[in-house]
Amino acid sequence: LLLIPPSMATFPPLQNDLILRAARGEQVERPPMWVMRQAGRYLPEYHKVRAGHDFFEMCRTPEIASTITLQPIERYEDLDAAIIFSDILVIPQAMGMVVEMVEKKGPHFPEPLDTPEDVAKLKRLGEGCDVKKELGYVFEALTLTRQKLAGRVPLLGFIGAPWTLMAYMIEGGGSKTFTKAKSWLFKYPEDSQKLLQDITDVAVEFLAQQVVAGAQMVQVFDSWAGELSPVEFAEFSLSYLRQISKRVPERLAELGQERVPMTVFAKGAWYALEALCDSGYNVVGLDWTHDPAEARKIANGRVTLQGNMDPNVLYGGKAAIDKAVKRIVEGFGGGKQGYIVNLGHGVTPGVNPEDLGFFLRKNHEYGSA
Ligand code: 1CP
Repeated sequence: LLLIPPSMATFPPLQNDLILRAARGEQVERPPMWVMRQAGRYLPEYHKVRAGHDFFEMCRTPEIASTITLQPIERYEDLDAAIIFSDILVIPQAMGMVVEMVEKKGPHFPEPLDTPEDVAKLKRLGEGCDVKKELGYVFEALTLTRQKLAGRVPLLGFIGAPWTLMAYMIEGGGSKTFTKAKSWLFKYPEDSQKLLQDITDVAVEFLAQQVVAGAQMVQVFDSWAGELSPVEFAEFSLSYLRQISKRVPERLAELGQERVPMTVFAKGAWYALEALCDSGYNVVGLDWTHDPAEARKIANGRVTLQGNMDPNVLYGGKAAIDKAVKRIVEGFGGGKQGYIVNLGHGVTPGVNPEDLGFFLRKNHEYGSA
């Protein structure tokens, strides 16, 4: 396949627009489905490609990233969207930080942010951080993947939310307590806001350029939202999530692009569902701590809801999966309006791919009934 510059590519017509219609709140024949981390470590075909490659090298190689993105689409005919193979930590890299992916451990920053003085060393949008240059490989991967998809299903782009990225940049990796990142919020509130704003500026441009390159819907992952109290969430996360939902469509208009549906997934922030339904996103992702019917009552038709089976149900066998899927689809009102099937968080490495296939088939069945 020829690599066409992302901004000049044209794409084959879309044959399955179920997820785009559901995101816009339209009545659909059955709920669309995809799962977070659908391209990843539970798939043997992923490990085949992964062997002999560094994780970020795979992200930076459009041919490999597009191959991995397509793996679940080729395996499961029930999937209604592909999500580009990349990572949320490409933004800190574009801002000048070194991030490594350590086998079996996860991301590692050899030099995390220690004090507010370190923020000044970061490259900011237009001041050392040229998004089209630093993240050009993501745009090329999106364009190539969109061509390889040939209109089968829409292609999703994504970013990490400012708070979640700030947490990684200060902790230097995952954490159980987030003591360092959270202490910044209390010790250096103004510097924290400045850092969050710098990340947001890069995130807005990055997300808009993903759409230019071929993303047909986008998701913002605030994986560590649940670490914050409602007060800190409002101040240090939600305000930036709102900026993103407002500024991305504005930037797309400047770039002469149509807007695309936007999803926010603030894991653990169940207390903020009401506010998230009013934060400018079309879709709100839910983790498994929500009761579907309760969440639907709160959303009250304002947004489409996405989720929310505990990924660990996939370890419970077919009867457990069947029971959970039936209950969840019923909870979301049958799924023909305002609902996108997903898990409450990413599919985990130990899941049997056949059990995920069973989950999708059951959703297809109950969602079509
Ligand atoms: O199908 C897909 O979803 C593929 C693309 C994808 C996405 C959307 C990957 C590939 N990562 C992500 C997002 C991502 N990355 C998030 C947000 C979603 C979530 O909450 O899970 C987060 C928090 C990360 C950071 C990250 N990257 C972690 C988590 C570590 C921690 O602190 O708990 C890990 C383990 C990674 C590596 C990674 N990213 C993606 C894959 C397939 C892998 C595994 C890498 C490997 O092969 O070793």
